[in-house]
Amino acid sequence: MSPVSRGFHRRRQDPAENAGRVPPGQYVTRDFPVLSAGPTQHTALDRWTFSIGRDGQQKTWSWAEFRTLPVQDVTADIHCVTKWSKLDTVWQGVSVDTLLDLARYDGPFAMAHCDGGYTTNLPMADLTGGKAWVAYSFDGQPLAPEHGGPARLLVPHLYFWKSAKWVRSLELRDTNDPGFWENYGYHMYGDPWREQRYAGD
Ligand SMILES: Nc1nc2c(c(=O)[nH]1)N[C@H]1C(S)=C(S)[C@@H](COP(=O)(O)O)O[C@H]1N2
Ligand SMILES: [Mo]
Repeated sequence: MSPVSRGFHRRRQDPAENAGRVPPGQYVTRDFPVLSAGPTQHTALDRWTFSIGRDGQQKTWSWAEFRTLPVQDVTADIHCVTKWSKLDTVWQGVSVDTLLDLARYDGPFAMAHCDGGYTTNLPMADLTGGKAWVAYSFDGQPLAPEHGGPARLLVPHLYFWKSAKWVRSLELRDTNDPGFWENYGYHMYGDPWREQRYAGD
């Protein structure tokens, strides 16, 4: 007899079943591909901090402090601009809303900064209202380094390049400046449902 999980996954793979869940031009995969513009980062937890700031001022949490913050379970579909989508991914992390309440900085735009130098820009409206997390667990396990552990941004409603791996800070800004891939011609916003892959889409 086949295990229940197998039937579940096969049903999810059925294109008809997934109708309405998969944005235009995407295909569903059960794999979790690794896409990194540079080497996997390995920051020791006792040296890891997370900050939210503006104009040179910031609120900073150590790993131990960060782990005392309220954790949320998130199940979401994710969509990479290279055309894979992965349905029902399961994460745990701290809502950006929670972090902003504590940090008390504001601004219409944010730049996410990561170990290794990767950056990506997002409107604050897309990081608030229960739409974004700093996630440290995937599938019930600590987030693996190649997927951005110890912690990554999770912004599932935008293309996955906005979900910055090894994220260490959110810098609030008045201006919407391009991050790493945006500087190479990727779309400034990146809505998968409108296929905003490249500038001009
Ligand atoms: N720091 C950092 N974050 C990153 C990237 C990167 O190269 N560096 N790649 C982005 C891209 S293009 C994608 S599709 C996802 C891939 O995440 P994964 O490797 O966990 O699948 O991470 C995003 N976040
Ligand atoms: Mo990507």
